[in-house]
Amino acid sequence: MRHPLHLCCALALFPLAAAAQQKTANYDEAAIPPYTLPALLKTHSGRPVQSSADWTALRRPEVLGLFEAHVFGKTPAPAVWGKVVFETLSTNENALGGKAVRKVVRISLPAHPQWKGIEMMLHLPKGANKPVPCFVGVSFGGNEAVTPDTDIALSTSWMRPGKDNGVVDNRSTEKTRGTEKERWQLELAMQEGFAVATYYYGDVEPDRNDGWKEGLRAILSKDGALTEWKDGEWGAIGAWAWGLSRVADYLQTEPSVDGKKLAVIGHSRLGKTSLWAGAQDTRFGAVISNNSGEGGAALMRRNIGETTAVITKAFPHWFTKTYSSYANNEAACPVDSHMLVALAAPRAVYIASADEDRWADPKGEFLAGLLAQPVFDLFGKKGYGVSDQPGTNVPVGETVRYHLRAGKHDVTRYDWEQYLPFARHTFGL
Ligand code: GTR
Repeated sequence: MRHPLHLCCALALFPLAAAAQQKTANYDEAAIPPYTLPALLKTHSGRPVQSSADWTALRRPEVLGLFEAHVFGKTPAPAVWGKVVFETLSTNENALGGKAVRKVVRISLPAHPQWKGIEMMLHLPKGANKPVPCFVGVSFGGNEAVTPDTDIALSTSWMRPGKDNGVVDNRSTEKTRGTEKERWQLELAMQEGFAVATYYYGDVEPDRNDGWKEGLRAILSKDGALTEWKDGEWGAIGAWAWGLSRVADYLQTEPSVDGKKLAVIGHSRLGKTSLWAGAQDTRFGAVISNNSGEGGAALMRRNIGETTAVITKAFPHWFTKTYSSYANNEAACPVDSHMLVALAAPRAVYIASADEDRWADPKGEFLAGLLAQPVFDLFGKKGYGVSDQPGTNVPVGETVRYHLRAGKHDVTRYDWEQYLPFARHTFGL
């Protein structure tokens, strides 16, 4: 067994290594080697994809299969996890100073009692007279970090310590309360008539290389004594995305929510997660990727900022094993991120970047939406309407939308001010 001190030092040191890598990465467009993207509108057998029916019946399943086999791994079939049950743990009729009703619901699997389940937190706008649309997201911190209210139980799940996140000995403390409240603009969402459902990603799997051993992936694996993941088997991003779909399951049963109007949202590694959840689960009518970067919306072949080599070394557990083989070998990968964005079609996608977030390659994020457009065209859905990346704080597009926010890698009120009308428009409200 590894000495606990060893693990704790490794975690504390990691951010320094990451910061150094961010400084020495390539940020020069001229230094990007020439690349060719895999074809979007041609099937494995070489047949051109000419209609929305061709895309849906032929090419979409192929592209989804490629992402399963080469990037995120395959999510197990429903028979593997079995029945999903929901238990309301608490209700507060006067959350957010009386602006919301807040429910905490445990989502668990009776066939797998070793897994303690997801503690989903749902904020509903107070006084809504009909079922409301809902944002569905996954958070870096426990429920207590997301809400400014202080009456919510502290998460007991494993947590990664971070700068000012109040995590001590890998557990939440009182200091964690509200640390993510700026990222989750709950009051603004309530004001606009949207519900917001969130869950802490560590409820599904602790975010560290060996976190799967304590998470759902080990519990659902065929072999309890699993020691190594095989090519094509799911990674942590797949497991976190699975959690988003189980929240969507719950929302189909929640009378206050319109289960047909769900927007999946995530930031950074959890933006990669929302893209993958949206690709697999078409109940998400809108897919929002906030600063998702490498392994998310950014084109892997651009080799700017974070690269495949860096991400698969630092976070191998996020992806299926095969993905690491594309480190310094991106050309061999049969997909790129424009194909991940295309998997959302004809549903709506919002890709957001930040101008100081060079590590995530804002231009590469923009290009993925632009290059996915031929698939949206098959459905008559409008995209950016421009081919050059717009300036700072100038959102563009319709079904495929984009903005480059001023500032750092983060989710801010500005971002939510764009996502709310986008979701409203998407859902015809
Ligand atoms: C970074 C990682 C990025 C991004 C980010 C985050 O360390 O290199 O791919 O996902 O973490 O999730 O905040």
